[in-house]
Amino acid sequence: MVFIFAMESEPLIAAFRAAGQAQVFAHWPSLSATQRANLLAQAAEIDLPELARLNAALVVGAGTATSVNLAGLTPAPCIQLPTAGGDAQAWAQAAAIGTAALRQGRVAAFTVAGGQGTRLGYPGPKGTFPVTPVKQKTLFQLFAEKIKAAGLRAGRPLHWFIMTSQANHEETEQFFLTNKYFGLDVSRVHFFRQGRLPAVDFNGKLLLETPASLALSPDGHGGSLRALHRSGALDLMEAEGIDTISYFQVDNPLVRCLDAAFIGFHLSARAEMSSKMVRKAYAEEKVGHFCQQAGQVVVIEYSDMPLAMQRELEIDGTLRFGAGSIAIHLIDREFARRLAAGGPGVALPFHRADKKIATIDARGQPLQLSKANGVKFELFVFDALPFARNSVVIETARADDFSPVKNAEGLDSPQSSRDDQLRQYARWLQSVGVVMATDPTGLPKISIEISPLFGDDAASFAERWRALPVKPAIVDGLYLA
Ligand code: UD2
Repeated sequence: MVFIFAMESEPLIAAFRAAGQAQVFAHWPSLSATQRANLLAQAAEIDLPELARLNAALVVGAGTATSVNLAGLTPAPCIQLPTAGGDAQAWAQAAAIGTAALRQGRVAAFTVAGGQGTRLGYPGPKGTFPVTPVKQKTLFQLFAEKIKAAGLRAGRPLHWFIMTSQANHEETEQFFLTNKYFGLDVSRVHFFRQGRLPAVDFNGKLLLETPASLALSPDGHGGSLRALHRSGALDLMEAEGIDTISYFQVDNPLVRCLDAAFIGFHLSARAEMSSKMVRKAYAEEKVGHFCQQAGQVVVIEYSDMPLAMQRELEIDGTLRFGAGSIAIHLIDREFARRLAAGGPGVALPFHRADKKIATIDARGQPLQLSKANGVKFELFVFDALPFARNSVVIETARADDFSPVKNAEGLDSPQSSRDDQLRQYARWLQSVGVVMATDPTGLPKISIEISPLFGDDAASFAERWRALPVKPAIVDGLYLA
């Protein structure tokens, strides 16, 4: 083995030297055979021509930031909720079409769970974070139960694809194993890793994390398209008759994992990628904006849209760019395949993020960092939208679809998300005539929880509730399962 690596190391090291990246092998003489093998394997993962293009475009070239084209942006057209003036009959029709597609097994759930959860300060995979008010169910358990409920309604178990990262893959799989897949059919839960990209310093030089390893990080949720392809997930979907991928993020306990009306609108429009939007709660809310540009739907991230634009108002006083992206999409399987294959004119753009990147000094000792020391590159899934032959944006009620857990405290925290779950349960109970004391925001005074297997939306909850021969007392700690 060592001999083979020694033979193969030379051309690779020479290629790095020629690319101005000789520092990657600075500690080579002092590395053991295993360490050399590790470093070579990582180096072989690096696409040097791609790195040169990224450096030129985003790090050392003329433009040193992601250049987002803001020319000619107008708000994207959206299908409004019936409660906001939309056509109730069209929604009912869409729900029927989506329900039929679910019954035919054409739709799979897909969670992107490769992020590092840095803001939450939780060390494990984010999906293993407990979120529900009474039972402290984890995000993964909650999604598993929602997907199980959708499968029961569809009359067949549905497939669930989960994208992990190099850092959390094993722990995620182990978590499902330990918890017996939360009652799901094991053959329908599929894990695969997303890809990695190298980090560079502000001169475009690859950073080492240790003398024998590169600083590598996940390639962003946009990497999910290539990972779906590379892992064989798209082929498996094809073999199973799945043509539509229901994409959502791991951080959102309220998400409707498989929403029939959304699926129906997407399929009826023969869209290749569709999205859900909520009205932004306030101008500076940290979500992307659905816009239209040259006839295509695009998402402009909050950090890329000037504040003045985010604050622009319509005549009626509402935000002009008020359609916020909550990262819920439907993706056509063959569209994902086309984008994953890349090729001229169909590649997702890379974004630059300046970060503190764990690295070493010339003596191989860890550097103490007080500020960003380098650049990571990321792909964003919503950058696929302009490549879609057709794209639908539908409105959704925030209270029933979006309350993410991102920060340890305050906005988008475990507490705010738990409160939003409680408000949803209280609304469902009130809708069937139960009297519940709440504060003016709808937050009940007691803690309750409704399992998705009892009901996962107002309608399924009401149906099950009405069928109960004896109604339970509404007391603190009530759990309906
Ligand atoms: C994202 C959107 C934002 C809005 C918001 C809603 C971006 C850039 N912004 O903001 O517009 O829709 O979500 O909550 O996406 N992930 C991976 N691999 C990666 C990186 C992320 O799987 O390499 C997953 C991560 O596990 C999580 C999701 O993608 O489920 C969101 O990632 P984030 O926390 O970086 O996105 P955020 O909150 O900045």
